Amino acid sequence: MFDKILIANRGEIALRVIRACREMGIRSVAVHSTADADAMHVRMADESVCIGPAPASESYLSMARIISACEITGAQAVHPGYGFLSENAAFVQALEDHGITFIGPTSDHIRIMGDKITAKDTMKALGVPCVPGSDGGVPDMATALRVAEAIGYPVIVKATAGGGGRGMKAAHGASELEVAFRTARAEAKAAFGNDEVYLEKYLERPRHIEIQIFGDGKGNAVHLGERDCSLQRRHQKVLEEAPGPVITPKMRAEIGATCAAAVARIGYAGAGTIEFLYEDGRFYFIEMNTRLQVEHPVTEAIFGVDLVREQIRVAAGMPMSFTQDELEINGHAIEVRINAEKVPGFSPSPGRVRMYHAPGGLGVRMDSALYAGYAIPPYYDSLIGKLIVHGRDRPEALARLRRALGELVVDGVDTTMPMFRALLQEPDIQNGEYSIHWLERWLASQFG
Ligand code: MV4
Repeated sequence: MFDKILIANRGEIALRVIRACREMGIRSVAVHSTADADAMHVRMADESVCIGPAPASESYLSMARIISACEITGAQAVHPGYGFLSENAAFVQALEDHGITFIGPTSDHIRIMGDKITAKDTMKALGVPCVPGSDGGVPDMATALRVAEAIGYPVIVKATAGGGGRGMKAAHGASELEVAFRTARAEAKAAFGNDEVYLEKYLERPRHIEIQIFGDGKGNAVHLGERDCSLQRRHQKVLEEAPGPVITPKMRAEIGATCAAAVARIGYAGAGTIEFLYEDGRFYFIEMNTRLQVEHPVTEAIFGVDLVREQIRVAAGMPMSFTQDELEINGHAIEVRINAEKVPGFSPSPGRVRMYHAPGGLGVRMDSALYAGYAIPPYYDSLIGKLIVHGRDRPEALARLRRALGELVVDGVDTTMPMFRALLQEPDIQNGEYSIHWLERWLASQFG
């Protein structure tokens, strides 16, 4: 096992990793920018290294500076958290070259899943159900029109280098497709320097259901059920829950086994998420994320496992500490993302936090790096906390969430808390009846 791990991240996820390290008797190293000198992750780690100025490109995204920090402190492994360098194959390669362990999958697996066409081809070959669409890339307009006729409108044009909603255009007929194809290509070229696009049948009212998988890198893998992350605004998740309100045990077992077998076959190491669109009882693969996700705590809550601990074990060459048979769902969990943003525009609201009070009690987990007097810097993501509740069933989790939101105090900056208080009054939310378009429609109806 490692003696010392460097956490190449900040905020709540850095604390999350430091906590796992501490429980495992592993020393932790925080890295930080000059803007984060007073950040909680710096205080909570055993050691810290300043790696550069405020812009992430010169600090949290600088491979050279992070590798230097490993050499200076003697850290044997790096946990990347989410975002920043967590899905950067070149970073994993560079760490390997320096004899430092990346806590996550191999650079090859990251590269395969980072290219959406290759990811889809790979998953299809492994028996994972995919959205009907083009076989690989669509090189020109004539091919696009032919493929669209074959699969039927509406269709969606997606960038292979995209993901998270960037470089996508839907089309309901041939003339719309001509525009969609051209703009998707141009946007992909500008955003990613890669204009390769592919075509899929456009699903009109799906849910976003993602399956948590975990592999030991030696050909063994398990699944930890699904999360329903359909409540999103501009491709940013707002609320996530597990299990999914409409997923039956039979469906879970089936898609879960398919996903676990697929990642076992490729020798996948560590935590991963296989994203699906779910409509009319069917799952359609869209993307795979090769990192620990923001919303992992809802899965931890219902399975009673520490996913970061498992990531560290597997990276150290140890087996996972559970088998599929030992994984059992207990109750229901919901996470809401507390952002320092002003609703309804969702403009960032950085600044000094005057008062902070975290909720507590049975079934409540608050993952946050906030403290009273802390100044939220304007340079990074606006996520300031995740409130996760766990109950014996969905109604109990909802009641607990309402209660915990009532206890949470964040004074001095605007947050998304008022939106959640309103959201929890909605019958559709109470009944779990929502698709990927529900939240944007609701926001428009509430705030015009
Ligand atoms: C789709 C789709 C409908 N049909 N693919 C958006 C982000 C990226 N992960 C995939 N996305 C979508 N792909 C087909 N074939 C609709 C979306 C989509 C979406 C997906 C998940 C959550 C929220 C969404 C919001 C708008 C569009």
